[in-house]
Amino acid sequence: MNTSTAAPTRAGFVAIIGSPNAGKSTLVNRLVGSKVSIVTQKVQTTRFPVRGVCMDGQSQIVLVDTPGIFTPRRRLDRAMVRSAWNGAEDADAVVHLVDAHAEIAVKDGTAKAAEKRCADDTATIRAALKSSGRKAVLAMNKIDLVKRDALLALTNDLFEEGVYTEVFMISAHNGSGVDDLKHHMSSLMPEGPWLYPEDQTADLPVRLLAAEITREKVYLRVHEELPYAATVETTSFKEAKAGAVRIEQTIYIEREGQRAIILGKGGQTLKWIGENSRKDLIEILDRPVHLFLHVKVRENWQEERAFYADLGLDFDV
Ligand SMILES: Nc1nc2c(ncn2[C@@H]2O[C@H](COP(=O)(O)OP(=O)(O)OP(=O)(O)O)[C@@H](O)[C@H]2O)c(=O)[nH]1
Ligand SMILES: [Mg+2]
Repeated sequence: MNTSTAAPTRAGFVAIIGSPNAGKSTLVNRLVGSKVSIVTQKVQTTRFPVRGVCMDGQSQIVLVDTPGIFTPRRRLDRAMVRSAWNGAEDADAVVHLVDAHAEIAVKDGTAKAAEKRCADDTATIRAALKSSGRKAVLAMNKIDLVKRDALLALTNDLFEEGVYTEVFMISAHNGSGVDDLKHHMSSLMPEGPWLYPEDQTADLPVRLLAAEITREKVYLRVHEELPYAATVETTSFKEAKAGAVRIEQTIYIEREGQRAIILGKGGQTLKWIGENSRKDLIEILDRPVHLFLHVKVRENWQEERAFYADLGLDFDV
């Protein structure tokens, strides 16, 4: 019997790189079809590479969502930038995701400071790709927010640099163009057995994923007041009655004065964070969740080696 006509299985890694806020985590979640990486309106949300698994026919695409690449200042920034590039180096294919809306605003002269920084980062990434000789797929994101003419002009400019093999126009937000990008990614995957079981979507340890979900809520709620000062750790994850899980987490802040911000008036802010995190966790874990949040001061968490090791980041960069 000849079985050679069956399509071979393929599997590999695709790194998604791009400036902070380009929409990398949104794209990964959309491709995977569930939330594996947290998303906020704040830049530098993703702190360490998060893997999401997406199937396309006989191909398994392991997406590596990387921290936004930017000009590093703090130790945490440097570690994040390094891990983003490592993710790209180890991958079978690289997708450079560009926030088309921000880039066009820069060209028009209507950009805010954050959008200008974002365009600088795009240039840095392009230059780094060029000097490394590494080819990437260009994906123009947020096309739901831009005019077609401006988008085409911008894409032409970027493409001319010669570092991209292909270009896709997408909206990670509403899904437009994302399937075409997915099919292209799957054609780039090497032949071989799948790396994860077919029904697995994430490989983040569940305690870490749970902590990330709460960190997302902290960011969403207090991002103006607490820029990057908070981090979340799951301290206990235990089976409870009736198939439920009991999760205890600590939100670490850097100064006692920040406690009032996290708690909010009459504890309202912390309550909101807890309620919304629990709602997501119930959906993701598909079981009842009892969530207990504590707030503690840990002045120097950004300088603690253990914190980096837990996230797979390199402390000494
Ligand atoms: N309108 C629109 N907004 C989008 C799109 N994709 C992402 N966003 C929004 O852009 C913001 C940033 O999205 P993220 O997915 O967190 O971006 P990121 O690239 O992972 O950011 P970092 O982790 O900080 O590097 C969020 O507010 C998203 O909702 C899109 O296609 N259209
Ligand atoms: Mg992200």
